[in-house]
Amino acid sequence: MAGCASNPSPTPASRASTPTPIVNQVAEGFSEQELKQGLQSLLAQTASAEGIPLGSLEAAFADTKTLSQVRKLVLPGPPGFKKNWLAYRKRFIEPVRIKAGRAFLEQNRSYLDRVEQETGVPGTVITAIIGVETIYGRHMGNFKVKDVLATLAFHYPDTPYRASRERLFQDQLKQLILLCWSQAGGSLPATPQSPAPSTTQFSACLNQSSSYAGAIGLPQFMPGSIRSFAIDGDGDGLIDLRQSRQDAIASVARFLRMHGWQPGMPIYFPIEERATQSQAIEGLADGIPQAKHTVAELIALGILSRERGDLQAGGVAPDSKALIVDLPIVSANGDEQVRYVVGLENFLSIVQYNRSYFYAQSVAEFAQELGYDNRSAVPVIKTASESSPNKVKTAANTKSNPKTKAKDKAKPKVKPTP
Ligand SMILES: [Ca+2]
Repeated sequence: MAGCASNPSPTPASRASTPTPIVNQVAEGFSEQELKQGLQSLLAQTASAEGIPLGSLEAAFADTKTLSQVRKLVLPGPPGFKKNWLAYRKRFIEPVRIKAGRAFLEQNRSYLDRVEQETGVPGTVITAIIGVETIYGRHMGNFKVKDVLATLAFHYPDTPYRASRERLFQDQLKQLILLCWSQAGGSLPATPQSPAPSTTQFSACLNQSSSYAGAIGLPQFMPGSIRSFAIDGDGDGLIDLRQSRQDAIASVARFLRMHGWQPGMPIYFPIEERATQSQAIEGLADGIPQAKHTVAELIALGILSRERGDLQAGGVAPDSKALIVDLPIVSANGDEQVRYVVGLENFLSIVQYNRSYFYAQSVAEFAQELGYDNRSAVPVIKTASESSPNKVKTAANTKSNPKTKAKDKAKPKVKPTP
């Protein structure tokens, strides 16, 4: 897998957000010894903190090696590389992936409906994430996760953010050890009395395949995210994000829910046509993934239409938090422009999954291709002065009838709702 979407999913590392050039590629020494020393110290630390016999870890990591290909893949784009939303979008929202998404939705409909009822995360959004990440398991990565994480933890390329990335991957490597130790039957913390885990299973887990950033399985979870957020969806007692679609579906929903997903609320709003050229919007797009404006403020600035602040009209409450999302575009003749949308809390929930605006927006638009209705779904309060009937949410779209709503929303439409 290559590209931003395959970058560390749920993890705070993403190529898209840090297009920083390499400072000194020549001075970069290639030291296998350095990796061994760093690794040895991490194993000793982990063994001591968790009561795991150091010998078990040393044996399991004896064949660890640096993956030079991984070191190249985490580098930012070449100098002069311009981020282009249109090119990114085209890679993910395309006929093959959409067809696979509709099939996944169909094959897992009843389980997706159930998860949607329990968590409020639409099945179409879950399906879009798994589609953008791996096309439903077709591209889960072919690198040994143990080698990937050791490489990036102790031999990250010489970039200005090397130190922080190494710390991040050292933590992920530690998480991998703990994850695999538990999955192989070991207890944490381990004691001399507790049963030893299966050496074969421990090793298989450490050597399973991952993306070049160490992301695992259908939804591409980092080891730390598997430990914190993954869940056993099919009830067989194991968390298997590689083989079990239900485990993957339930885990994606849980991740989003635990990162602020607001049931029944939209992901983003398109902006008003006339606001595209305004100075105001340019000034508000600071690239910081925080919702520091309210929908009411953006309506007052003419960036959003009035009905976006109207819950009964598919909008959200006027005091809902929002941010301006900038999506740079390079057209065929080289012209640079920026497309803007207004991101809501659910947009930021997806950004937690993969820290890239391009990623979150492509998930939203892919979900729309699969029939996701990017409007609020709240109970209708009928009044005498009810506005036009086509703006009124039907019972099928209200929370008071979640079963009908789930079915309705999961049904793929030929055209997305604008
Ligand atoms: Ca399971």
